[in-house]
Amino acid sequence: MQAFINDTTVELVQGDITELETDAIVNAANSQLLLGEGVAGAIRRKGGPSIQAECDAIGRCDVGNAVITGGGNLKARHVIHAVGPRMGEGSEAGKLACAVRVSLALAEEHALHSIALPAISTGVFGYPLEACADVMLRVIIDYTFEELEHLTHVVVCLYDSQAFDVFAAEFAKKLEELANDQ
Ligand code: AR6
Repeated sequence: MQAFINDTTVELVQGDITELETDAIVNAANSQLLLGEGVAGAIRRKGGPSIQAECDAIGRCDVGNAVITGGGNLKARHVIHAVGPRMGEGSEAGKLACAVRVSLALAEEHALHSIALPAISTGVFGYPLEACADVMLRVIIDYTFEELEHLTHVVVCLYDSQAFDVFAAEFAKKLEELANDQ
């Protein structure tokens, strides 16, 4: 499923984010920048040790922020490590929105054309999928209104069909709202 919004293609796909060939993929990271399970585990296994080594050199990253490293052996040249909130810690939606926005801004700053993001915080961190879809898609759509010089393709990669269906329904709703506003 995809839509062309303000010169940017926003696309939803289902699958393993570590297989994508976008310029950057986003890791659902923790503040310690220790690659654990879920998306991070797949990145660690397929990307090789250089990614954790670069994370160790950076040290840490606050919730709601993101940092960039190389992509090791991945098809993507870069990994953007975005730290989403753990459900229950408070101000989750705002923190998730910031983490997504900073990730997109890092891609643009590094002159990247494409980025793929997973459903940040919805695995180990326990954030509900519906709420995540609302926040992530709102931030991504809002970002297409910026004057972007480089970023032209934003992919949201959902692991299973349930997550894909939740995001697809929310995306359809947001596209309809956008069309009604214009
Ligand atoms: N490709 C795409 N999506 C995936 C993949 C994959 N290969 N694997 C899992 N997902 P999670 P979080 C989905 O747990 O909740 C780690 O230990 C998954 O189904 O990766 O932000 C880190 O080191 C879920 O919908 O991230 C942190 O400590 C979504 O990606 C912590 O977990 C996010 O699940 C971060 O937890």
